[in-house]
Amino acid sequence: MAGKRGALIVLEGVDKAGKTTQCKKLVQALQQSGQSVEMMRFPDRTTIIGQLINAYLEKKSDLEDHVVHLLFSANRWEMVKKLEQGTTLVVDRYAFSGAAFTSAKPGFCLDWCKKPDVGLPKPDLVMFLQLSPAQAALRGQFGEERYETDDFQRTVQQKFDQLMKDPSVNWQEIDASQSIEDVHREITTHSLNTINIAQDLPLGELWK
Ligand code: NYM
Repeated sequence: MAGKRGALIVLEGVDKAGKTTQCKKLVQALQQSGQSVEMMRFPDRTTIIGQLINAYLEKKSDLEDHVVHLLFSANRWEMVKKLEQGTTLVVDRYAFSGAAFTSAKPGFCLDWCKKPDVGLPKPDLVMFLQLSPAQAALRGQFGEERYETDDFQRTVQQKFDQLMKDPSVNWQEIDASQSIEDVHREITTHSLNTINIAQDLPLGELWK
């Protein structure tokens, strides 16, 4: 029916929780059920801003911490048109990763870190893939990128815990230690419910 909108669905979690695998499976399942759906990920490394972020993450360049935080946020703002288009979007990381990762650095508070993303399209659902550091360790070594150390990820998890206390966001915690198929089933059920509800509601503004 004309005028109905798609849902904005976000998957968050610490590194190795399985977000990308689950985003891809969810997009496939929703497409098979006849939904118009696309996947998006942040950082989107294909844009000019994304290339600056990519070089930083791969340790090929050094950027001042505030600068890189604002670039991550700008990388979301440059996608706003797409976010507002009306198809259901499944998004691999969003402003929550932005706030959690920067505020895990010394000298940054969560409140400052959230500010640049205030007013972005608000997700209808944020599923947080919960995985303990011990379980994450069983999934193998971290890669070579910035932030991929046990200590840093532990602090990031604490920041996510703080963000999840915010009742203005529709958080759903998912036990990511289950099998890929079980996690997928749970995520698909939540997403279908959200798509149904969101089509009759206006898109909100994040943290406003
Ligand atoms: N990251 C991601 C941030 O520090 N801030 C952000 O706003 C976003 C979206 O980038 N370790 C970090 C988290 C990851 C890294 O993400 C790259 P991915 O999903 O591995 O490409």
